[in-house]
Amino acid sequence: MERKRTAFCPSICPGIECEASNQVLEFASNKGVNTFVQRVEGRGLDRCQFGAGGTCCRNCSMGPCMMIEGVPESIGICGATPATTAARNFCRMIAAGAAAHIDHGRETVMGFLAAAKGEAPYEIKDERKLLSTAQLFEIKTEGRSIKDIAIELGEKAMAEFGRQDGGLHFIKRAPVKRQEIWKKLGILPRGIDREVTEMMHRTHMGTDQDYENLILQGSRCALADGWGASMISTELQDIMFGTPVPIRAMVNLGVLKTDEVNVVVHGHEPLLSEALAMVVDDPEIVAAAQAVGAKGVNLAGVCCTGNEVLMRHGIPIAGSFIQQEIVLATGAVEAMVVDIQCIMQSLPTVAKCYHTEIITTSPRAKITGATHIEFDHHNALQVAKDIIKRAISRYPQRGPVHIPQRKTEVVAGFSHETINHMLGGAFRASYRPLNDNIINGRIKGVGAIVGCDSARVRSGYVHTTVARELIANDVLVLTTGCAATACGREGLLTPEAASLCGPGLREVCEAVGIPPVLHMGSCVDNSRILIAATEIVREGGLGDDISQIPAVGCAPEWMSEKAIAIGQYFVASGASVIFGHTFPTTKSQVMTDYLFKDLLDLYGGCWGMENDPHDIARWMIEAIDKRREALGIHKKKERVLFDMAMRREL
Ligand code: SF4
Ligand code: MSK
Repeated sequence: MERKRTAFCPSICPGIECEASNQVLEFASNKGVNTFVQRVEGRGLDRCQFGAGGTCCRNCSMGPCMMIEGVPESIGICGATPATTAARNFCRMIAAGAAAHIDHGRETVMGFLAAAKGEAPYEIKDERKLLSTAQLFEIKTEGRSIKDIAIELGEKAMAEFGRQDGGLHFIKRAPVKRQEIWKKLGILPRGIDREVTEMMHRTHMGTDQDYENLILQGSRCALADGWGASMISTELQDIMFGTPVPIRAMVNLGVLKTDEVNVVVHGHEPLLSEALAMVVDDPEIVAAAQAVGAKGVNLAGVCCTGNEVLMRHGIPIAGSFIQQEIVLATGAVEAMVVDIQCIMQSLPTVAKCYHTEIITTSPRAKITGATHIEFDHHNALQVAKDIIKRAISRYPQRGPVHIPQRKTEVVAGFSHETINHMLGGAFRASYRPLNDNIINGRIKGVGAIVGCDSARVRSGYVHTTVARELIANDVLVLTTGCAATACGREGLLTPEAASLCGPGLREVCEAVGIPPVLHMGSCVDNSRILIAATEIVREGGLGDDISQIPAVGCAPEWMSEKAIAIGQYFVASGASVIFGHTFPTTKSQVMTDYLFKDLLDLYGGCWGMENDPHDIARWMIEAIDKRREALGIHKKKERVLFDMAMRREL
């Protein structure tokens, strides 16, 4: 396909599949502003093959040791083999990714406890979820106040992090068969922090040197993330801020406003962004904005904080990870407020070319050149107001802006509870209709497209190509993170996208009125996908474990270590997962074969990697077909046309 030439050379920098972003990049480049495009062009995409393929060890000062598999003398000075080295590096990625979610989870619990005690301005919005979660944590609810129950839940959730043994409460949600597999393999997480610590210890020089044993701990560490910290984040955030329900909103650079003060939230934890959402329409704030000639304050999101406030409030998303500098380069942002994870260090440099202030808010994530205003959930509203007032004070300094007109409508807010209600109806919420449609073949299966976007690929193109191909083949897509934003930009998160589906999926989407690509939230909300998969199992008819249901995942543009942790907890939960464009163990065939083939026997799910989005989609569809065949539901049944009664039933 012929692509429009932009401010960069597509043969060096793959760029981004977004006309609006390309317009702004052109504008920025003419102004001499450097973004990821110039950095990619400056250093190219070539990289050290030892590092990229996992066979460079720098875990002690005798190294770094670079190794070539198959060359007997090409091992570490300590004797470490390429497979051991690739496994250690892979496991350290899992530990780092899990640690990011774990720290997020801990912060969420601290905010939750403060809210429960009345020391923070948040409420208990979803009492139903509070009670069901309390039950899982074996908390007595009868005759007790919501406040008491919430405090005990917060304390018990906090104890999960420091627990040394006895298992995590949310593990009990997994299918029984899956729990038995974890028990048999000895990988039931004992406590959240413990698994990360042990992973770092085992990968220390001279400790665990058996790649299979290392990956077992990698799985335990990843499970402590998915079924531990990430699930705690999602559930407690839902209880505090509300469980998402379908909501219409807008996505892309065009959500920025020319006549309002634009404040962009970026990062991951919703504690601050919720506080900003609470005060943005405060009369005091509106008056302050009007005093400098603006109509008001426009709050927009970037990355996963953006997804959090999109899911719950319909606050628009200005951009994904790869668009963060482009959002600034519109010249229309008064302040970008960041907390943790996926924040480019280049932001203050880009911001200096405009009137924009970058405000860091977490003591765990400071950036030279940014203003630091520490967020404290006890004083959340005051901090939020102070930040917005600083943004307002910048508005008079705004220069020429370049806000592309492009923005796309999305329907987001598909928590697993929403899917339950939408498909099963308000009075008999269940996954039965979904399971029945999978069994009768109208829906071939479920494909998760999650994770980051990246400067290494034509950003957005890979996600949306995989999504289009899956839905055209009747695969219902669940999406989170920056993948969801990319799908949103391309109009795939609307019910109208049903026209792009195969006939079976189209019938279902049109009957229920849902998009074929369901936005389930942020990175930590991948735990919602674990629960959705578990509910499919529980509903019956599709096997008794996640490894049997026709479901598969991908992260085609992955970039962060968190993606590796997420991938490993899906694989260890029985779902196969394919990554795109690169994989961090490829220089050890032994290790790669272990992850791509042998894990299938252990967990019922394994890893894969393909470059081309069509190959990624093909791999996923084949994996789904294999599971359909194993379940005996692969034979094409005669299509039944829906009459009105059947639609009502659905
Ligand atoms: Fe080299 Fe072994 Fe040290 Fe790694 S731990 S840097 S392989 S000597
Ligand atoms: S923000 S981890 S780039 S999804 Fe969660 Fe996006 Fe990936 Fe960051």
